[in-house]
Amino acid sequence: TVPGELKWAASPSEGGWEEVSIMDEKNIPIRTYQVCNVLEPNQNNWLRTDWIPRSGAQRVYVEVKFTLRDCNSLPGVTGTCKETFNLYYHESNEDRESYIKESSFIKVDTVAADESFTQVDVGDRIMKLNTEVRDVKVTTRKGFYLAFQDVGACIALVSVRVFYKTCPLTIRNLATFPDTITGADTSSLVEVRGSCVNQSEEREEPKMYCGADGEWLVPIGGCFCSPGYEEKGGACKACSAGFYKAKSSDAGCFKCPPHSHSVRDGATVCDCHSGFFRADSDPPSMACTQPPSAPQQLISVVNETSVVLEWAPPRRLGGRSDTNYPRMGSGSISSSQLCLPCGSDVLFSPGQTGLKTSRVVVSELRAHTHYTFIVHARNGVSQASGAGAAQSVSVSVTTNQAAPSPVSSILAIDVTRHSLSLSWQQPDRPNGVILEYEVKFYEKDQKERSYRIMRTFSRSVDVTGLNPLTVYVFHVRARTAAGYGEFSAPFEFSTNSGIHAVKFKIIARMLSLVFFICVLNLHHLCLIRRSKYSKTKQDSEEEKHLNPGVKIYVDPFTYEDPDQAIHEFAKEIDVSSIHIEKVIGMGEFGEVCSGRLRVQGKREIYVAIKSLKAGYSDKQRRDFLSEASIMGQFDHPNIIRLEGVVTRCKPLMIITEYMENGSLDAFLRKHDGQFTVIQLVGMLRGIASGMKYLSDMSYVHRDLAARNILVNSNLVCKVSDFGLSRVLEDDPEAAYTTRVRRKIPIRWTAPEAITYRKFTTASDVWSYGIVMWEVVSYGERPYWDMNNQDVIKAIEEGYRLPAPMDCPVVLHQLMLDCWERERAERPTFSQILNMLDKLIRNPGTLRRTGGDSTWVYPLNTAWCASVCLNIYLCLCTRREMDRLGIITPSHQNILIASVQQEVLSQMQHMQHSMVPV
Ligand code: ACK
Repeated sequence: TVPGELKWAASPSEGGWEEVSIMDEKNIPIRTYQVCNVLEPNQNNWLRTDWIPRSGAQRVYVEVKFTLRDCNSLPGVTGTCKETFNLYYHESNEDRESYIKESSFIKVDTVAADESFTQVDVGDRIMKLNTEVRDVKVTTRKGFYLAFQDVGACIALVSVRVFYKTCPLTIRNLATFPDTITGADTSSLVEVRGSCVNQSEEREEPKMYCGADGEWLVPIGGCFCSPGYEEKGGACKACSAGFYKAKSSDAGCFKCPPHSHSVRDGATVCDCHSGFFRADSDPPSMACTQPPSAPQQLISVVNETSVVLEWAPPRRLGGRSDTNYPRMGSGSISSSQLCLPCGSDVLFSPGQTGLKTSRVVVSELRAHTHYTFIVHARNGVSQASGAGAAQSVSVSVTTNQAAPSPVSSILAIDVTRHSLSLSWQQPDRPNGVILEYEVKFYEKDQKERSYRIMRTFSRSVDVTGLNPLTVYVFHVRARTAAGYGEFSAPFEFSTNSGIHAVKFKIIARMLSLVFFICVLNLHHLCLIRRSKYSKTKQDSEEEKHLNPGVKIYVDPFTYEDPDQAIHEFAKEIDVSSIHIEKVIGMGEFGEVCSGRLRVQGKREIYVAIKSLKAGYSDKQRRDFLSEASIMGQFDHPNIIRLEGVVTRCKPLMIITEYMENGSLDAFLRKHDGQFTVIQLVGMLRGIASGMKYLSDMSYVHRDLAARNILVNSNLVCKVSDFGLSRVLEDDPEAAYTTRVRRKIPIRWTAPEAITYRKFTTASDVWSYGIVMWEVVSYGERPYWDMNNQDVIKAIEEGYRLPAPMDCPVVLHQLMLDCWERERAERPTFSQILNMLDKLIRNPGTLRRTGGDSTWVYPLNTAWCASVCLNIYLCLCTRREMDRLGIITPSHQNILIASVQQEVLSQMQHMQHSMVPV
């Protein structure tokens, strides 16, 4: 777009890059830089752009549009003609550097054309424009220069566009995330904290990650609209008149409840209409209410010194259900005009305040006394409304005469061998003048079969003619004009040879207490011993059924409520203790990230974080969390350890230990041929140990494969991937078998599991044999490029994978044992583990490879013939092919070819399974 010259620095200034104006396809003049010194050797023409400010970017993209002549189309050119140019950059704070040494430029890439053209005929517009984009990290200076080095091509640079990527400003979960420049590396994530939109409050710290390609990832937390506001189109809008919202939440505004209104926008609560009220404890969602009217039809029935009061509920309850009768009763002596409150000795049943029923019995009143009872009806808004007397009703009664209450205590004043002197207090409520006391007593041993009665006007009596050293029981009652009251409780005293009866009684009581405690302890001891015994017995009985000492895996799908299973087996982690660092892969439910976890009181650890992507169904949630419910039940060094789950906020996450080297298959492919046999057997031992643990817990994995084994920095292998649904449906390796309409990872699965879904520990053992093969062949694909149907057929016909290159014979034999057709004949994981331990202890046994076993895997000739019509069929790995220099056009691992004699003998030398067809 520069109207004049760009004047980029060219070196050499003449005869190299030149600025030329041409017409583009729309006949608009554009500036280009051209160079075309294809006939002269040793070209080194540089073109440097002006300084480009970095503007905060850390990785910039350079899009170059150019045309390039096909060397063949240039008449008379020799080997000097090139069809590429080089792109360089140089970081600098200086925006006017006049001369920069070529050696200080760093090469970005050599750029070649996708399209070159053979004829220059701009008049007819046969110009083939190439567009190439390269990216480069620029982090050290304020800006940079780009340079184009031509080494003898015929090029025209038509446009150079330099840009960087941002994650655009966005609003998620009511939080605004600013336009954010992506990180410096292609895998880096920039953590961005969002800020709540206007009129919203933080529900949980809003966070998102800006990925290198300008996409926002893993939204966490968010905001809720403040009280009085609701979410509309990603913003918080005020509730309109007649509506309200009391709390910050993700709910919308609510209509004002009955008898209330809001006149202004943004109400957090609706005001009550006049005459209506709201109690302090009433939620804003409750209708406004009124106090109750007075109770009705209060009646009283007097029975001696008790009064029964009954009434009917108020006619109007005011729209509430909490009407009660909070306070009632006052009383006065009839001769006085002054009312006094009832004493605390008056009993109200069921109570004096807060009555829910409309009946109360008042007892222990004084005899011959005038009482007024007031019954108030109250509800939650009585106080707010200020309503009082209007809500009460009263009745006046006079109690009748009544017998005195019982004597409450008797004391022995003097004790001799034949007499007791007793004394007592007047009853609490004599209910009149006491005319007499009656004393009833008997020998304790005799019970009440024979007793004696004495009467006295005073509050003491001398009881004589008693037997020595004998315990007597005494009861005393009072009499008024209304008759006898009730006898007192029994009081025991003993005649003695001078020991004070009370003392005797105390000592006797203490002795009996000591005795009682001893008996109790003995009894308790017996109980403990008995229960221990019975527990042992019960335990042993239970254990008989449950395989002693072995924990059994519990299928989380047996829980009606999946959340119960997850909380039983997995720890809830607070999302604020997780720090996500980068995305490391895609799981079936969403991204898998790595990060750090800091739990209070523990040191920070690296973790892997699987998240459940938004918009999931209930089933997906259940399936996602089932993996954690399963994993959480395991505790073994060769099983991936669950750190916990995040279920209380979104996205849901499963946090596991971090395995630095990722999955085993990719790891082995990356380090092809770099481990000793002992190291490989060590990995296999770890996997077998993990699988033995799972089989002891009666867990069948169903998808044991190297891709589901994770490797840490110490080469420890751990079994992972316990998602149930995925096992049969979502594994990338799963494929339909013809007979069974369910997805199964065919190459790893035992025949009985493929044909009739018989998944057992023995079918896991078959898969383990395949994993052994994957490990020893450094991540080769089992059965190479054969299709699933051919694999099934071959296995049926008795074909088994041959020993990979350099595979110890014992290991291959163990694989073959795992692939026994009869599952009962396969080894158990315990036997596999023993075998591997033996091999590790005697590494000499691992030395023999290939062995003398030529032609050990006879292929069914008919099957082979149907597959190929060539002379030999050989299965070998890609590495072996490379070693033999065999190139098959399709790059297949199965060499179906007529191999030449010398290759054949080399292959025989390698002891390969080869079958003449
Ligand atoms: O082969 P990878 O690097 O290892 O890519 C996959 C990806 O996430 C999707 O599953 C990796 N991955 C899963 N769990 C973990 C873990 N606990 N530690 C490290 N990487 C993991 C896996």
